[in-house]
Amino acid sequence: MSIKILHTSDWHLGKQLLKTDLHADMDLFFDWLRETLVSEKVDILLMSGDLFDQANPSQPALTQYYQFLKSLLPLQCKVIITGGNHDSTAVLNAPKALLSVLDVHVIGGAPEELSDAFITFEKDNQKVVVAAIPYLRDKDIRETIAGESYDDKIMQIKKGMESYFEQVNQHYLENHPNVPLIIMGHLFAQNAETSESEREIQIGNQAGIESRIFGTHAAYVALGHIHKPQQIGNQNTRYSGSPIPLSFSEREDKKQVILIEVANNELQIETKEIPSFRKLITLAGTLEAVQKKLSDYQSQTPLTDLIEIQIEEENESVVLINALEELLSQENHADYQIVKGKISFTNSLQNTGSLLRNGEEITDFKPIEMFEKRLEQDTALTNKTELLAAFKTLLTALDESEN
Ligand SMILES: [Mn+2]
Repeated sequence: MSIKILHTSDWHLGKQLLKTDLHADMDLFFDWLRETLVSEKVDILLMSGDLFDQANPSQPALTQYYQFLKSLLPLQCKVIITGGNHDSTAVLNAPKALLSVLDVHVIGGAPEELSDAFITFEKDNQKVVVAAIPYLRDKDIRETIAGESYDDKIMQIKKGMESYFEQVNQHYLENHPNVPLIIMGHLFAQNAETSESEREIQIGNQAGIESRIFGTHAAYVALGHIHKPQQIGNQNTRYSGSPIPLSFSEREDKKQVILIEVANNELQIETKEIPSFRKLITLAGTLEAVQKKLSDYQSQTPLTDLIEIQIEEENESVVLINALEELLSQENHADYQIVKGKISFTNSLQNTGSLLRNGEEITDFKPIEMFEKRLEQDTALTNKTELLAAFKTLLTALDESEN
């Protein structure tokens, strides 16, 4: 008989991507996760930090969390949740005592007693022990010294982390020897590949820690914080990554959960890809090319896809800039929503400097004359007469307001 464990992290409940609420995405993930827990007969669910996106989660985010936990009750699956750098220890720990009765174990922040972070599980003749280590805050790992340098701080954080995990290993050896050990952690490991949505952790991620600090006893290290799934050091130290993309830089990620099976003290690891509920797409090219791609666009996912557009044109033109504005302000399409856009020109009109010939000074010209020069330069404009008239109206209005 074996024990099955599922590792996930970085749910970021309550997260908004630009202005899009990702509540529906997480509802679909939770449905999929629950089905996976059933079909894979998972005994323990590990969530390695960043449960909520905000230290003070919104009420819908809290409701979503508790509804999901409630829906797991018939499964008889042990749940272990640790706090991440986005989470408030107090918020996570508030319902701790009640949740533990339901076999949901919450370690919101570094516990007073290290033994409180150790959770054991036994089924048939197989045992595992989980060291549920949350995000370690400065106060948990070092003493702040007034006037210390930046480099000293980084060194102290690294040392503090190392000695914390040494104690974890020590506690394990003294209390649970020979039981397969799973360590959870929420931290930035050196050389991990980041995206745009992880908030900086411990002074600009400079204190990236080496995977050797987890020691040699852990059968598996279940990490959180980095949103792109990846393994660190050896194949038994992994970031599961976030279950859904939380920024456009994650649009190519294959989101996943990790299944760990322990049988006869041997370990097997398998990744399971999470279906995409909403695509994040970047469309780039000339205005015409982007418009064509938009009109051909068909969504393959249950939720409205989010599109960022990057228009690249040769010559700077107000017409093109206006066209982008129009795309950005258009009504939501059934298949997609444009949430972000930018335009760049190979030959951009620098500034007024390029409107002046050698020896000419801007003070030699009246505002209306500068405007006429500017119109002359933009060959793509077709409504110069109207623009000139509008500019004159503006000038008149300014003159009047100054009196
Ligand atoms: Mn995170």
